[in-house]
Amino acid sequence: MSQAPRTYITTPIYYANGEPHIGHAYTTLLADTLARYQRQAGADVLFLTGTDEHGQKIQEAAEKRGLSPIELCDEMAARFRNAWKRLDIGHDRFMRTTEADHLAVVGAFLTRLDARGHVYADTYRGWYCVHEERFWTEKDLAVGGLCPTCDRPLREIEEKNYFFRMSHFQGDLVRHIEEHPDWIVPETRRNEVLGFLQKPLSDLSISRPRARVSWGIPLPFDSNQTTYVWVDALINYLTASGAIDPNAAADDQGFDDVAGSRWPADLHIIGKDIVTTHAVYWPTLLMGVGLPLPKRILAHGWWTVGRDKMSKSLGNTVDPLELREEFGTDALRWYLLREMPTGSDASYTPERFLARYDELANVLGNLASRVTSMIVRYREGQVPDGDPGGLDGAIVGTLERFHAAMTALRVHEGLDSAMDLARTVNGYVETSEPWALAKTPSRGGELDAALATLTRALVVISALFFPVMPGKMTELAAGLGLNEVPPLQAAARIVPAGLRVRKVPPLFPKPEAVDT
Ligand code: ME8
Repeated sequence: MSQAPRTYITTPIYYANGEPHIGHAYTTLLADTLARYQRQAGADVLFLTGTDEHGQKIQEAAEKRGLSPIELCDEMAARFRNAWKRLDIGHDRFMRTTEADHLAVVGAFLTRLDARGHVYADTYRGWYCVHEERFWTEKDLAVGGLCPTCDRPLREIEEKNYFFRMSHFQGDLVRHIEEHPDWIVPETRRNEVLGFLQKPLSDLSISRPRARVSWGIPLPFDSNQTTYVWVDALINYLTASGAIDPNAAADDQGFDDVAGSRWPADLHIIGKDIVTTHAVYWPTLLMGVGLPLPKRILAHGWWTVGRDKMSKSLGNTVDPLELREEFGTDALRWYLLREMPTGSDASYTPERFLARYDELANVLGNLASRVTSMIVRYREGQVPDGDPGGLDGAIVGTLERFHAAMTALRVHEGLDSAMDLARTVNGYVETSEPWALAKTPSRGGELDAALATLTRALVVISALFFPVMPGKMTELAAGLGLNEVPPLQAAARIVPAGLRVRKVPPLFPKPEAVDT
């Protein structure tokens, strides 16, 4: 028996010091939608998300609240888990970087990096941004000596650090990117990385003195130093893959055969803010320990609120759970994924949200209610044995467009093609006029064909929209007399005749009547 294809999809692990907002929700929903799409196709998916719990930022946030770091992390990890549960996110593992297996894997990874001669100690002088958890050199600084990314004041630091010989891998990395044009998508981000790599790459500081940053994983070869939080965080992708045995003896580096693990990841989904860490630090670290690189990196765009950056200090962060309360989980999922062209930026406005909601209600919700109520009215709820092929061309064309878009990671285009099919099917209702056919007994055969065609189209629609709106599409499939939404590959082949249909109530009711 051939094995199901395996796919490993990750999101960033979010800092455990902020509330989940629509930016985090978007990344995680994008991963969930792609994971569901792959599962529908029969793949054995590992979908990883989690929280990034070490480092100075967490240490200081906990101090401010009078908590120990782990108390803060416990609270925030629970907050993220709860948000993802409410948004119907079906991750397979929620990684916390304070978990025992991760601590062991980071130790094994760094032991191996050191054993292969890629680590050395030196004095570090530079400017540190606690918010971004990264160093800047003098030439990087923004006007007034501020952080060039977040405009916050920096701290001047001089201390002993261990360094990874990242510079040694610059040529190999450039070659890899040039030989794999799809490794980083979209192309703008790929060009940005190649541009960055035109300058000589410096080595990477991978540790902090414990006296300054105590909340971190001790280095296996110097317990007075803690691992730089970005190195710790990136390794989470390996921990979940099973490529490194956390229970191996300390002197053995614990590297299992990668072939038996989920490594390499098929897709790292990230925001455009963390491209350098994922497309430069991470692959060179992997080259350092001799492990294969992730197969693909998708760096999506940025959500703004109106024209403003979303930030806690501006007090304009959009809470996904509030939107969910008002419009329901699936409407929020639809809005975020349909509104943002995958890879580009998008702006949240309540008006655009409502426009996307109306599209759902008027095109998709309306179609489901209309078709099911006609089958109930004209054929007592049983789909007649007519020719269901009336929309064959539209269905085949849509499936092609949908698969092509999803494979190219252009999720918004996939969703657009699904909505286009719903529009075409509404058009078919208008032109076939089942209500007119029902008045003329001699046209019963035509009515049977129209109703069978419409049912088949709705079954396909339920499968197309399922990855983005699993709850509503399960409701639709139940209304069509199916136990579950069929896999997309099988949906167009389901025989509609004989299905017991009941009238589907409005899937997207007026907001005040929404039941989440
Ligand atoms: O960077 N628009 O965590 P983080 C779109 N812990 N996406 C957004 C967004 C916005 N306005 N704001 C946040 C970290 N995101 C590290 C990651 S991974 C090994 C370690 C999303 O909590 C987007 O995916 O700052 C971005 O990359 C991520 O949240 C940053 O989350």
